[in-house]
Amino acid sequence: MQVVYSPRHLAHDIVTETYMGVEVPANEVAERAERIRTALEADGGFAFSEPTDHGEDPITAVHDPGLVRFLEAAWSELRSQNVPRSFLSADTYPNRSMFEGMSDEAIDVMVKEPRQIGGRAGFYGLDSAAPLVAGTYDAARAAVDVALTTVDLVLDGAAAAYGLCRPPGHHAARSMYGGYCFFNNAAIAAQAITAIAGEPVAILDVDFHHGNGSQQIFWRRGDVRYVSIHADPDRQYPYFLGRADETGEGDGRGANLNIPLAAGATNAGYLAAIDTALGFIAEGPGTILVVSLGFDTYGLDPIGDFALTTDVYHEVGQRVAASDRRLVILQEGGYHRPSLGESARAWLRGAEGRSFDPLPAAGFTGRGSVV
Ligand code: SP5
Ligand code: ZN
Repeated sequence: MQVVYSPRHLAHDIVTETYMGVEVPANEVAERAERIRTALEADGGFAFSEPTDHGEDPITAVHDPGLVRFLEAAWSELRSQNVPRSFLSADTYPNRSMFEGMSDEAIDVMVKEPRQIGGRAGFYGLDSAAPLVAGTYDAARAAVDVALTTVDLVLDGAAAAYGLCRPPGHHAARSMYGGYCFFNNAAIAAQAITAIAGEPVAILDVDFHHGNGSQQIFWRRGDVRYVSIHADPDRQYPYFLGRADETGEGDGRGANLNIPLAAGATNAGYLAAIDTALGFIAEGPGTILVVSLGFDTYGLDPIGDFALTTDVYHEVGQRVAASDRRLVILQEGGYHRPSLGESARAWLRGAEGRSFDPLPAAGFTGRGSVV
């Protein structure tokens, strides 16, 4: 399988994040992508290439230009405003209750992007746990180019291709970043497919978290189906979207499917959800499927609470490939660094119909039994 990778992700050099007001070791670190790259290189069955520059237009086809300008300038603003921080995190968010009783029209006039960088980050940010550093914008632009180059490979005839995107994307909405995501790589890819191929497309999101950004971007679109299997937002990020009764509006009515799962989800329970998701995709038109691929569903993931093992990723890859659509597979989350390479290798080999021989390394075999 062809893999698109760029070392430009290394510029998004994240060491710490904030969790509930306290600085903690970061989860979304450069080592993640390097682990996956190294494992796929060692496998020998993957052909690597670098992304090509696709410019800004495919980004603003999905995102507010104001978000792009904010992300581009945020680091230099932090510095020129003399805020002595090692990463940017917001000061104040426009919580919707601040405007209770005020009309949408009045709010549109009143709520403006402020000048102070902590306020600007609140205007465009979802949460305080998505650190932005000097190299973030360049890395996020490279991740978009990785996604769009992966689309090119599939439009040129590949049955499947994998984009090793970092930073990830599925929490980024049209006008908002967050959840370690800056530009929504999968949404930009899906939009590009509808524009270039002129056909409807579906997104299958198997990251542990609900892809609130992808759902928001295509909420009213009938030509982009979105289906996500994730932790119930009652207990997990992003908390305020991802419930089963969110099905889309307008032209998008019925084109959004959320499958929230309970803590401790097993391989068997997860595979049943995959079959439901693939059934939903099969009901819609299109020949290409974008996969938002996360491995934070793994049993040992530090921020997840499912109980999946590496061998289920091979099976999931096989079942997704059996959908008979060409696959644009884009990396999202997954934070248990020692297992990431094996999980990716298992999934992608499954998607190509190749067998998976696990390395004799330590791994997770079920909650309570680590060998
Ligand atoms: C792309 C992606 O996977 N983004 C995930 C963003 C999650 N942000 C919230 C992280 C909360 C960490 N909670 C730690 C709980 C430890 N028990
Ligand atoms: Zn995630």
